[in-house]
Parts: sequence; C-alpha cells; structure tokens
Amino acid sequence: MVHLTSHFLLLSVTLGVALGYSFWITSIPNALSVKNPCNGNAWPGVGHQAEGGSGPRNSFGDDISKLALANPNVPAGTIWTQEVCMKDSDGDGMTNGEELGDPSCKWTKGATPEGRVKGHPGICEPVNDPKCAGKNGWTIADC
Ligand SMILES: [Ca+2]
Repeated sequence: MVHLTSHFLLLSVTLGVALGYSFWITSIPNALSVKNPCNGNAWPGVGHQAEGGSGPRNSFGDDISKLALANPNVPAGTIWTQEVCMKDSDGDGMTNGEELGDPSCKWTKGATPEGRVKGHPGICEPVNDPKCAGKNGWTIADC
C-alpha cells in the first residue's frame, strides 16, 4: 500500500508539472520562441528569472501576477490580457505585446500570433545599454 501511494504521489506531481508547463506556454503568444538575449538559449519560462522557469519571477511574471492572476475581473486561466499586453514590464521601451509578436494585443489562446518575437518581455534590452542600468535587478544567465 505504501508502495502504491508513493507511485500515485509521483504521478500526481509529474502530471501537475506537465500541465503547468503546458498551460503557461500556450497562454502567452510565441512563448516557445523567446530567447535569452545573452546566449540565444530558449527561454520557455518567460515569466521567470531562470530560462527553464520556476523560482523567482522577473518583471513580466510579476506583472502577470499583479494584472491578471490577482485581478478578480480577469477570468481564471487567462493571463494574456490587454493590460498585460500593453505594459512594458521590463522598461526597455517595447510593450510586452511588441516583444512577443502581438503588437495590436489581439492574440487569443490557440491563434497564430500576428508577428514574431522581438525581445524578452522580462529583460530590459540591450542588457548593457545605459537605459537598462538598474532595471534588470537579477543575474541573467551568460550576460
Ligand atoms: Ca525586453
């Protein structure tokens, strides 16, 4: 019985992580095309400080949390709202929508985004530009 229970727990945890990952990457436009501006690695954990996700959030993740997840007027399961799309979370002069290929903020889950990814919505770019001084308050891998 103990053996069965531990297998059930492992399956539940694994399934939960898989569903979570799938939810996030399908809930913002072009999530799988976002790259680390410093080394070109894929950055599917778009709202986090780590390329692979989990752990502390970056400014984009903080905005999703504040503007969508914690907003009672936003339906559960929706994170790409007009407000999130139109915000420049990282302060580099491009809206999150412009960075993720949805400059008109019209993308809906499952649709093909209007454009391509132009930057990372949670990293002020170019990273070493004076306009970004103090805006990326964490260590970006390989920068
Ligand atoms: Ca950026």
